[in-house]
Amino acid sequence: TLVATPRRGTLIVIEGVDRSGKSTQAASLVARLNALSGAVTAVSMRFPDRTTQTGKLIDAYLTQKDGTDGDSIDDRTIHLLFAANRAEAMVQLRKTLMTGTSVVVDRYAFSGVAYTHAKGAAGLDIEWCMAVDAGIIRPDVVFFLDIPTDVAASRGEFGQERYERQDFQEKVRTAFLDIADKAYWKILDARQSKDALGEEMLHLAVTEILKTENKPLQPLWQ
Ligand code: Z5A
Ligand code: MG
Repeated sequence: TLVATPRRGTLIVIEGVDRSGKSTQAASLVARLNALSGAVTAVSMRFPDRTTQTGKLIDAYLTQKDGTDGDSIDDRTIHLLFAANRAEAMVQLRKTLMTGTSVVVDRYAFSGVAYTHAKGAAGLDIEWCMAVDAGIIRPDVVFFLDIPTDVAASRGEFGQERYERQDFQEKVRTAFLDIADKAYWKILDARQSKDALGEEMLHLAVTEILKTENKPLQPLWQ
């Protein structure tokens, strides 16, 4: 007799510059997906995960509570820490996907590449930035919440964390668009209302989930 293999979950990544609405939409998408079936078919994850050992170092760096307001962690090292913070989550991520639950991730390796590359420092070219994350699980789809950085800034002052300056965010947006892979990126207009964008993302996510079936997980950038 034929035994139906349960379909795996879909890996959905949300990316974008600061204040583009990623965290708002990540929470909304998980709630909308679960409401469709009345069961938990989707869960969320975010990077950096500030709760782990690597995450605590990253948090201190971002909030500039690491003892200096200078460069206590150098650019290469912080890039590697962000990548390690993802690498250590892969066992759990794979397990969740293989049990049939979809995962909506707030930022992933694309943020890693875009923010580090935007620093423009010697040796931090796009190829090096990407190589460090090569081999982690490739998302089935990336929703890039595209927004002009002045509109993002108008959603409230950028905060006190490192990187929260409009000129830097502009470089980050350019870097994201440079690495966007048409095969699995959807570039969405993040100036829409929360609800309109949420509806658009739900529709696209359901389409992706239906397409995922039992396609094997793929490694990113390999
Ligand atoms: N970073 C890195 O360098 N390398 C890496 O590998 C990774 C990250 C993974 C921390 O990220 C920093 O780490 C980040 C990148 C770097 N640095 N910066 N800058 P984070 O994810 O912890 O940052 P965050 O502070 O949680 O999120 P965010 O990106 O700043 O915001 P968001 O999640 O995109 O937006 P939001 O919180 O959903 O919404 C922002 C505000 O806008 C809020 O008041 C909402 O109510 C409002 N909003 C949301 N949507 C709308 C719409 N549609 N219309 C109007 N207003 C809206
Ligand atoms: Mg956020």
